[in-house]
This record gives sequence, structure tokens and C-alpha cells, in this order.
Amino acid sequence: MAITDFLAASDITSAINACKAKDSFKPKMFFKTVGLSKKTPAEIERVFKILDQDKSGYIEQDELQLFLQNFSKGARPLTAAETRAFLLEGDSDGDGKIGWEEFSALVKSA
Ligand SMILES: [Ca+2]
Repeated sequence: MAITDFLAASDITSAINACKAKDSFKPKMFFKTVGLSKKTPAEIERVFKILDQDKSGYIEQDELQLFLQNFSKGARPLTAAETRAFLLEGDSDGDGKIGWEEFSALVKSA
């Protein structure tokens, strides 16, 4: 199961293109453009599991840095500033990683 199986290729292209410039990535804007915020909880959970590459149950900093490449293999890694901002926005309990409930809340607020 890949993210591209249930998101439209054109929406993925738009979302990736919108954050091509370094430090232009905004999580909520990305989730909205890529069509994820309109998906069902089950679909959002599938995306979460893909992003959690080491299956730890959390999206950690190194996984956030490579976030865009889950959507498009040639996409750039997030900058240190973007990764930090993404983590701050999603990590509401402050444990330094994004759990399923935090991810779901962030996506739905987009
Ligand atoms: Ca993980």
C-alpha cells in the first residue's frame, strides 16, 4: 500500500510543487492541497502508518525530514527549520514525536 494508491496524482503534484522552495513547506497547507484532510479516519491512519517507516507508532524527527519523499520519490528533504516547525505544530503533548492522535488532529484541522 502506497500513499499514491488513494491520493490523486494531480493533487500530489500540486502539493509538492507548492513547497519546492526551501522553507516554504507548511504542514496544514500540504495536507489540504494533497487531499488528505478530506479522507476518512481509516485512510488517514493508513497514511500515518506509511509515514511511520520504522513502525514505532510515532512519526519521529528523521521520518518528518523525509516526509515529502513518501508522496514523491524525487521530492526534497525538509530543512531543519521546517522539520522543527512541523514537529512543534503536531506534537501537542511535547514528547518530541507525533503519535496517531496528534497526526489525525493536525490533518483534520487543515
Ligand atoms: Ca517512527
